Amino acid sequence: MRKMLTVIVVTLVTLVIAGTSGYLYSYFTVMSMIADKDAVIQELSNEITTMNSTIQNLQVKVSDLQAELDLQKAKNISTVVETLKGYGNVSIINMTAEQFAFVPHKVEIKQGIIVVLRVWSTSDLEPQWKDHGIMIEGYGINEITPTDQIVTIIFLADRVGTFGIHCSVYCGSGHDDMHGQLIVQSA
Ligand SMILES: [Cu+2]
Repeated sequence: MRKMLTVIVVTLVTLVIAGTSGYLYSYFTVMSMIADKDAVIQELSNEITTMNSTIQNLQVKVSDLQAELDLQKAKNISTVVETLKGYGNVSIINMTAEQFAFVPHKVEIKQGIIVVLRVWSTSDLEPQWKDHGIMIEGYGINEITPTDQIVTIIFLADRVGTFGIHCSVYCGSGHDDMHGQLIVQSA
């Protein structure tokens, strides 16, 4: 009877020890997995921080280059205008080609003026059609104006009259209504 009791007690103690060590093993395994996961997360977040600062540096460089380019373009056009002034009166006209209008749509100048027409093209409403074109009747002008770019057209307003301005590149549903007028008054 006593031997039997001893066997039962020993068995129970063994079971408790086995259970506890199994539990401890699982506990430490899970804890080390959590620690590993935290290390991986930390590593990834460090990488993201590095990448973000690289992206920021690149953005600064791109905007510096854009500013430099804009400056050069502005310098170039003012150099051109200065040269043109040696030949006569110069009029700079800034125009926007947008969906679906030229702004301003009416340009009035005196005959004999050297026109520096700067067309900035933009396409927002129907962005699948990126570009516009500017065609001026009577002056043999027809230039593609790619979106987000300024195209400079220089001509002498030597012919008197009213001339239609039309978009010459299909730019969406309102393309056929995209018109303007060039009015050249006799000097
Ligand atoms: Cu058009």
